[in-house]
Amino acid sequence: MNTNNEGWIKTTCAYCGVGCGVEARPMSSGKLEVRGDQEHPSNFGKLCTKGIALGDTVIHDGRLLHPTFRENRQGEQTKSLAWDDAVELVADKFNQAINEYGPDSVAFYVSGQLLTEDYYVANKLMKGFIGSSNIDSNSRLCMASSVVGHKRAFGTDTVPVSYQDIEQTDVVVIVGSNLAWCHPVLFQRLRQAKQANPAMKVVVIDPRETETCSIADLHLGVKSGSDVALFNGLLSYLDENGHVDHTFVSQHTQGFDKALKQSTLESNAEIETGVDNQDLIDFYQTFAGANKVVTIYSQGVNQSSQGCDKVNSIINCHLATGQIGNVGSGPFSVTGQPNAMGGREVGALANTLAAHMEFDDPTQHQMISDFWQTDSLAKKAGLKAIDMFDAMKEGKIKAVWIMGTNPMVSLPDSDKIKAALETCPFVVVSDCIEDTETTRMADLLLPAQGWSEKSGTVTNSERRISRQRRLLPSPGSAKPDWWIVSEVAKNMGFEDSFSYRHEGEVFSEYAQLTALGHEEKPRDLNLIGLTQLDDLGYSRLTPQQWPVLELQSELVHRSLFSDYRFYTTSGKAQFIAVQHAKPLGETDKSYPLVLNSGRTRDHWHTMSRTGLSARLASHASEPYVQIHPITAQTYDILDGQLVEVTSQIGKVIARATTTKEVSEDQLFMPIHWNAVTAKQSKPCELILPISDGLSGQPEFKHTPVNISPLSMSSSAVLLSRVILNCDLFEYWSRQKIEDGYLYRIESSLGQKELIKPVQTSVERLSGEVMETTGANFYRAVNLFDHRCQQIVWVGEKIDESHVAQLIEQFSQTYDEKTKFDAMRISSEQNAA
Ligand SMILES: Nc1nc2c(c(=O)[nH]1)N[C@H]1C(S)=C(S)[C@@H](COP(=O)(O)OP(=O)(O)OC[C@H]3O[C@@H](n4cnc5c(=O)[nH]c(N)nc54)[C@H](O)[C@@H]3O)O[C@H]1N2
Ligand SMILES: Nc1nc2c(c(=O)[nH]1)N[C@H]1C(S)=C(S)[C@@H](COP(=O)(O)OP(=O)(O)OC[C@H]3O[C@@H](n4cnc5c(=O)[nH]c(N)nc54)[C@H](O)[C@@H]3O)O[C@H]1N2
Ligand code: SF4
Ligand SMILES: [Mo]
Repeated sequence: MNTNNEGWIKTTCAYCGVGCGVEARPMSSGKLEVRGDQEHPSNFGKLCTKGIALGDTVIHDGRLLHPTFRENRQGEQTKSLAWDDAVELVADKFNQAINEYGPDSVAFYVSGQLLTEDYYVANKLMKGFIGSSNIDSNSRLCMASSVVGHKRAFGTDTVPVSYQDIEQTDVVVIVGSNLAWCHPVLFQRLRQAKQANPAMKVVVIDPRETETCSIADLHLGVKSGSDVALFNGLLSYLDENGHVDHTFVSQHTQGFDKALKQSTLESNAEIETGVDNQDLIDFYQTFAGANKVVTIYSQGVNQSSQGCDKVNSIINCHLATGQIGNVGSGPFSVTGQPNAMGGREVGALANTLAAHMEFDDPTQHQMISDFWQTDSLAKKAGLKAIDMFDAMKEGKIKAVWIMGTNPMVSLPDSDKIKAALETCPFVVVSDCIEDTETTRMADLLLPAQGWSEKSGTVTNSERRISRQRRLLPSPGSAKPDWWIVSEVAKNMGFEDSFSYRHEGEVFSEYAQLTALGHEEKPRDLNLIGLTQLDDLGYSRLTPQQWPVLELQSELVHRSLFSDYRFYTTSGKAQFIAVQHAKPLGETDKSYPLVLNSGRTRDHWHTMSRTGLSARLASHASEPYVQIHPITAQTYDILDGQLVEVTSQIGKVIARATTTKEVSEDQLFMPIHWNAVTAKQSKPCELILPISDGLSGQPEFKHTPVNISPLSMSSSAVLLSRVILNCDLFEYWSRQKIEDGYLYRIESSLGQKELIKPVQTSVERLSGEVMETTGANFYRAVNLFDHRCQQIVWVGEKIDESHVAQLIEQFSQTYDEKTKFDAMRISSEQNAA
């Protein structure tokens, strides 16, 4: 363990792809102190709100403690299993399916939140020994279009840029990325660099005016899905105005003429993007005139039916100007999850082999077969996420194992995903949390260790490998994912290939694999410098940026392609001719608005972790939909009112937030709330399963929808130390508060009629109760052990300042003298 004398242990943040170094110190109270690691080259001591609150999330609330078999999927009869029995059951069910229906009848759906070691063994088992490539990752929803774009342009999935490049550049173009909220520490570094160098220009390209625009010199509020038109327009502009670096283009690239021709054929960028001509010219001039440009891009680019083409339209402009391979320049696809990059390295996408090797290269195929000593290595690509669930729905997948992801919430068309899981005869889910929408669908639940308990490595957006270290014991019998997979593999009959004693052995094997075959055909990914690590070396490993040709004891910031040699057959980078097309999924009379979906600052995905922190929950406490004030007026919607959003395939409820941040034809919804934390509020209920034809990445940013106000007559607020079941209400949402939960409820029943169901849902009241009931209101407070155990309020309309008072009251302790006052105050509040 890397411990200094004060007991601080170095590890890496659990959240985004910035990959910040964290120092953590377990305290005798069981709590965890957390601070930024000053020595970590990704953040130099900085942390964002989520990183700072990591200590709040290591509590054991809601944890899945033991392997659990569910006799039926309603979960009424569950039985805890010993690990031996659980892994044997998985092995038997998978073997049965394989024997009867062949290797392609089973599948793994994994996650960029697994560690590299977990990811490596899961991929090795599926592709190497089961002999199928039906392993895909939630990175399909996140990075797949960038992977295709990189491979088309560079011959490999290479992210050439380092964080330092954005500090040393003249112009930063941020496309489809809300960096301020989604990669906050990188955003802080950029903001500081701009403060230090006021000549630096920042351009933000996003249909929404996000927090990221706070540092922008120029914001282009492009029409949804029009990025290819914008960048094709830039390519033409560069050519017409003499800004193409023809020496670079002729010496180091191919395909320029074709790409240029295609972009000049392009219809008018001004019309397609909806951006005013002067702003377009400003942007084009800024890009063209800069000595150094970095283009940062994320899900507004990737998650699109044209995702790959968007990526290549950006890369084309960098190639045309030679803005690549030099300090302060390059296209920079930032990764979302902590180990999205690691998953791409180990090959956990259905269409690649391990260590950046490919199916279509027989030498590489043989090399991996020899290295793993297997003759079963899969020969062709497997099913990508959406196709995998389609096959499941058609009954073709007989057993699936989902690890570290929540597809019921995060894949498009939730009803279809549900039907697929219902059809699949055997569903295993490994998770840290007992109750998620996906664990509700499982036959077998396997308890995984979470951040702070598990140990291994992750790779961040700038290809830097950092250690996550064990800080705390894990609850119940939770185990590391690599261990669980290896035990199943051994039970399936592959003992010799999966007998790892600890995660360091897995890493060492993976590093050796990356080092093979570079003489025959060089690859970007090479960890040869880490192949000699012994146990102590692994436990002390400092951040290493790949390629790692020798162990880096000094800080390395390496931009790739500095020799302008690429990994294509010709060694030259490829322009890709791309053409703007309207996003699939057109708006019409019934669905006239476009739904965009994404993230809020303080929540992470399906909230299984950030949902445990009261601090984080206070930033955005309810599911919401952003709507432009003019659109709100058109649809008779008031700010703060509940609304129903519908699409061709579903409907959701959320609270309207009127804001000019969105354009008049768009709505925006966060992705975080789901059936565990609110009633019917996840955007994936609405999102059509349309994806990019090459990458298979879904279109999450462009769904035709309609919106209407919901008129509710009564409301309730419940504060409780325990989780309540509020499903009988038309609308409810849950917010974590200190030592408890707060529920907001709305109903079309009259206030009086709402009282009864509210009383039913808080049945668990025990302690000293004081109630006040009026014609139209109900108040109750329950005191036990000097604290309010539950507070219940029913009235006409929720008033947020009153909610704040209730939270305050809930947090206080009462002695015999103040007790009565507390009860009285609470029950009288707003009882008018
Ligand atoms: N707070 C927080 N941070 C996170 C996460 C989280 O859950 N919470 N998740 C992490 C993960 S896994 C990921 S993948 C990243 C995602 O990070 P981002 O990609 O930055 O986040 P999103 O909010 O999904 O989408 C980014 C922006 O794309 C814009 N957009 C939509 N359509 C278009 C379009 O057609 N063109 C352009 N140019 N822009 C468009 C949206 O308006 C949105 O502002 O965040 C990571 N960081
Ligand atoms: N509408 C819409 N949908 C989207 C997106 C969008 O922008 N819009 N974005 C997409 C993107 S980019 C992403 S990355 C996905 C994310 O979507 P998901 O991957 O479904 O979301 P998470 O909540 O991160 O799910 C991770 C699960 O793994 C568990 N877990 C955490 N650590 C571990 C571990 O070490 N081992 C195991 N076994 N389990 C663990 C957590 O408890 C949690 O239940 O959502 C995608 N879906
Ligand atoms: S920027 Fe990302 S990695 Fe860094 S502290 Fe915040 S969430 Fe964690
Ligand atoms: Mo992601």
